[in-house]
Amino acid sequence: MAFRRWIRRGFWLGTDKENKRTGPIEWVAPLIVLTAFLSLPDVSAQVSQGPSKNYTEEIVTESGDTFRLQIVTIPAGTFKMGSPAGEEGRSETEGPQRDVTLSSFYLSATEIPLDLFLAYYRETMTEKNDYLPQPAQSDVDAISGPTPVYGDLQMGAELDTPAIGMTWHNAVTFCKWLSKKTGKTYRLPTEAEWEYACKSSTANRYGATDSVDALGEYAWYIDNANEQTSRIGSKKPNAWGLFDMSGNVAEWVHDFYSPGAYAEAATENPQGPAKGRVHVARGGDFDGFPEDLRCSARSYEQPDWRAGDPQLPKSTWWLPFINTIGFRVARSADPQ
Ligand SMILES: [Ca+2]
Repeated sequence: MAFRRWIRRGFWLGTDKENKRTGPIEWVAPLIVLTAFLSLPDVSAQVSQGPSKNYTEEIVTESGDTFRLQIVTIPAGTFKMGSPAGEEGRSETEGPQRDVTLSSFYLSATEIPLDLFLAYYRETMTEKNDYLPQPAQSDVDAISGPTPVYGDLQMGAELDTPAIGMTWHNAVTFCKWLSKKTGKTYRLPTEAEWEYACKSSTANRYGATDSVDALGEYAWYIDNANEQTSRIGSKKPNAWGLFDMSGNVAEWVHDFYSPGAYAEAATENPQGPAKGRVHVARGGDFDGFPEDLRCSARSYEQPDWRAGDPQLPKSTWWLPFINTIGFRVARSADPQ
């Protein structure tokens, strides 16, 4: 624990403060949501299109187990990405704050749970070491999944807590597996989509609330988490029905990290830099301080995240002992 804390305080934070159907639902739901947005006291986003339909994704494993994942429709709209100059705990990399416009998309209401990730691991794991040539696959559609994990994948956590310790590559491969299982194209949210969903049409630092005193109602973090992950969805959701956007585990997003990304990025559906060395992780984790849990706070993979992996070269799939990183899944709402 102390080792991880040392990593976080010394490096992580120190280097970067820095289903279609027709019917009334299609027009009633947007009206209800738009009304809800207009009634919010502190609206900073311009929402041009309300959510149309939330749904439950069912995933049936090869062994016959069924998992359910709640999916929320996120409305198209324009919001202020980044933090204002005076925000406490802000990094320069969170600016310049700018208007960003996003198309509607879907986002899982929760972080991906450990039991679902274990099901993916069991179905796709490859009994080879990373550095050995992989055999040609007879099934071209097969997902070539993770190599065996070093150590304990669960790290002592319960099955209803978030999946942990995977590399960005592993999270992306999970999305491919989920897509194949469901026939829908799932992916990681972009950094802009993640922040937009966290802010949920508010100007609150933590999205769900602007109050540090109320943060514990919505988030697992250093003051209440007892240095471990907690059951997903066990705190209150934000205004858009999303749980644990702040805290519990930090969440991989699609984008490569660049400290100056905002000055150069597109303002409509930005995808982040075309190239990069590491990826962005958002929302802070159970070991984070309130400033780390702000919707605008940016963090990214540190070399030390792989320090617990004794293999050379390091695994492309696992971050052994790093139980502070997980992810949730997104899906484009427009015709695919
Ligand atoms: Ca989280």
